[in-house]
Amino acid sequence: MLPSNIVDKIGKNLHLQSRHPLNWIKHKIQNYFQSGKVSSLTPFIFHDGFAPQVSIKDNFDSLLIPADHVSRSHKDTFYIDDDTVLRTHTSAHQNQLLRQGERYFLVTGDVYRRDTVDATHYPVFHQMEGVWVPRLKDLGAFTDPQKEVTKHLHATLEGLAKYLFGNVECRWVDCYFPFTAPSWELEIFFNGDWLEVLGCGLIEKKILENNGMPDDVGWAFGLGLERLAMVLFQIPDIRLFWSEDPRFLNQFQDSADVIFKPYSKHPCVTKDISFWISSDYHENDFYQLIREAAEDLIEEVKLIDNFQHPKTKQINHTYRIIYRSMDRTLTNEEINNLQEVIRQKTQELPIELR
Ligand code: FA5
Ligand code: MG
Repeated sequence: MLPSNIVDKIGKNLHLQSRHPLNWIKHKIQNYFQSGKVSSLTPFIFHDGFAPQVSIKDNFDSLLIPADHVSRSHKDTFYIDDDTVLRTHTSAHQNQLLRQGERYFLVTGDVYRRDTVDATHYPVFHQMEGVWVPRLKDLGAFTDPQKEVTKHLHATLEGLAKYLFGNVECRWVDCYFPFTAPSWELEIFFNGDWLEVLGCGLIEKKILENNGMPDDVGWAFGLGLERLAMVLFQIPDIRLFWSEDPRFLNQFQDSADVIFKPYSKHPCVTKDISFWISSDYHENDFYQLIREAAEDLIEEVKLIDNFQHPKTKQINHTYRIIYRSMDRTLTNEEINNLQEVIRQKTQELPIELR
């Protein structure tokens, strides 16, 4: 069964709400791809309305994600039934569109994951998938298609970063996805740290073969819309995208050229919790449990101590939970109550409270 804090988000489609920062940034990116800077060959097609309930085949199998891959686990993915999940990425739509013969497209949608709790991670967020598979004849006869497409991929995404941010510090990091090879992540320097904003690579040959394009070479990327919007508008906390507070939404009414002015930050309340874990304990279960209990009053959960008892070999985790509301001051009483609810709920986990 899906948790209530997740069910509540399905159908909100923030990227479709006009004047929402995610809608602004989506349009900016679409404009960039429409501008002819990326591909003068064939215009990109934009898909914004695919439902987030997808088959396991589309979300994992067709993307060559191995049966034992961690991302398939119930600890990472929200399952609806044995065949259906809430998509964990917009890559879930790659195969169907390629199969229909589409070669240049962007897919935007809400995606769902159990994940860590901090200012740049949220269990529901928005991704945009980009795919570019040129007709070989358009690449030119005597070129090395792999090299050409790689060059085009890097130029396209660096161009996008420049288009959105002007001069911003970027770096490429080699990485791995089962559906692209080689693969990279792009990071942007933001608020004193490197922030991962997208993953990309050359589409696995097998995927193109499976979809009737055996001789082609193409690229794909998947970017986090919140992450880019955080950089563009200087939004410090990912929870703000879900805020209905006019002090947030009104700042984006007139244009996309705004720097977010944080309204006064309310004080935080910090609580620690400590427990012995057993071998089938998984941190994401604890994070999801806190999300369900406290919803958007949670700013961050940090593992602050991890030690093994020298004799019993049992492992102890201590987490610091930082509670803060985006729009009001929390009372000690309500946080004490919440902390108690969380302590109670942890009885469902394979842990022993201290
Ligand atoms: C993917 O989801 C791949 N499907 C991307 C891809 C597509 C690679 C096509 C190659 C080809 P990843 O799990 O790294 O990759 O997520 C992509 C982006 O989503 C991240 O770079 C980040 O910007 C964003 N993201 C990931 N997890 C979260 C989260 N919990 N909250 C907010 N944004 C997130
Ligand atoms: Mg990643």
